[in-house]
Amino acid sequence: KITLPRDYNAADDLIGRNLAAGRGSKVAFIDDAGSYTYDELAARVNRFANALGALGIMREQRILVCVHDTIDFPTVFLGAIKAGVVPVAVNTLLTASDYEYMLGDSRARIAVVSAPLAETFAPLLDCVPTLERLVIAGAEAPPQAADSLAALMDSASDQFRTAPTTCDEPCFWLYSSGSTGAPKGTVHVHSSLIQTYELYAKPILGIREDDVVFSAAKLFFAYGLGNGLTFPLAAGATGVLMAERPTPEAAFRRLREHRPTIFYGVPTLYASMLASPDCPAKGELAIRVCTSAGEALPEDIGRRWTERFGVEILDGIGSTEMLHIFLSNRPGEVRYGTTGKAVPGYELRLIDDAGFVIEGADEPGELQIAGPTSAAMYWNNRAKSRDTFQGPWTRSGDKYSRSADGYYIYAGRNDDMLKVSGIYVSPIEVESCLIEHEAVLEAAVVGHEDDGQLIKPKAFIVLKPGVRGTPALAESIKQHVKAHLAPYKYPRWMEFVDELPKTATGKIQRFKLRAQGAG
Ligand code: 3SK
Repeated sequence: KITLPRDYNAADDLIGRNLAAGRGSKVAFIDDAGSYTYDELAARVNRFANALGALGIMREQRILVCVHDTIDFPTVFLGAIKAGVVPVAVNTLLTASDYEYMLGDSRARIAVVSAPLAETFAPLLDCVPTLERLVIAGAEAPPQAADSLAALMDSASDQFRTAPTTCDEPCFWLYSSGSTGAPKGTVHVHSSLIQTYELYAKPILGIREDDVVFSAAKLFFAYGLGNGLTFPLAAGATGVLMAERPTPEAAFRRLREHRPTIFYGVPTLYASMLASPDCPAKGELAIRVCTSAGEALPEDIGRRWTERFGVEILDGIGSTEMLHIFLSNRPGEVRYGTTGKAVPGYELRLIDDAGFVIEGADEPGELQIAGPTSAAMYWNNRAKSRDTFQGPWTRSGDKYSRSADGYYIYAGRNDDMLKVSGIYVSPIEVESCLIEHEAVLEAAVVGHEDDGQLIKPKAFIVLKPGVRGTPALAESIKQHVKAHLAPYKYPRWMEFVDELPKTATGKIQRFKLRAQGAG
């Protein structure tokens, strides 16, 4: 644990340490449009901080940030933090109704959104009373009723006096989803970003000033935010930003072109990269460290990657609530099929169903974490805050067992949540959407392993009387989900059944369907 001064601003630290170290002319970020030195980043951040003042946004107020991975993300995120304004960074893959909820819940006064998302956000100006303006990033000409980020910044000064924030005050939010209820605004304080670097990136990844880092996980995820923003800035390194979807081809292009030394991926991407005809030869790349998180990395993928590229993947787990990775494999000690050992600075414990701490080996229990980067609370949700943040301990909702020599092995979720490509999906949300289809009477959704042992949603459907289950109907139901929810949530498989297994009180027994689906 590092001790920070009480008067502390996370953005000021992440940028100021590089200017003080004489790295002003070093490249901080590279995106698809060009590269930006630390001096240029500092000026952009100051301009945005001033632009917020010109828009009348005050300290401690929130702004929503729905921005693709370009230089605009660090500009807006750090500019807000420097001004003491609280950025709420959200997933760029969601639907208008998801954003409507988050805007209402956070009472963000403005939303800064990437140009391709402007159409989704524009109607929200009329239906969210607290949303005053839309600011469009990366647009030549923003739509009517919206401002251009570039124009606002052009007319702002590049000098700004940092807001007098403290290390314990709210710095930014990320939204976290659960199996029931709305997403929860997870409030992080100023001291947390730098601690994820001190505890994980510096000692475990051994990140250095001469590293070039590339995260396929996007900056709006806690995993991507640390990988792609906090860590390179804290180390004085260079970050490569990629706005497009992380396909194998897109990732290989950056790996060839910019030759990053640290690559952060997720299991689905590693699997598809290994299967890609575009897979480069070992000597073409410069990677020396790879990480994986989001879901458990199948052993086979880890082994094949190491055989192919001669580099280990450090599988780890973090959470939106803990901000980054607290349990991880280490270089030279990787044991594929496990999530490694506790990251020093974090304390882990496993709790059995009766609430007792498990001392012995190989017994599964809920993983709980104590460490300095836990969120302060869920916004506006006292019940869930109290349930998750219990004194120094934060509940993960994940089940793990621990081997006699201290390696942790993933054993599933405490609830029915699935993780698809590293993003939580609530089965209840998908089921609610399925039953809105005219042919569907009842639905249940569970996680199912694909050929690469990665989890995707599978639906069990009871059709309305007289309706016949055909491949065409299955396709129409999938399209219905794709049209109403974020696209990664749609069921990849569909089984028509006569009835769903239920408890005496009518609760769906998803564990029975999981067993059935696996067979
Ligand atoms: O999904 C994870 O394992 C993770 C890792 C780092 C930060 C946040 C998350 C959710």
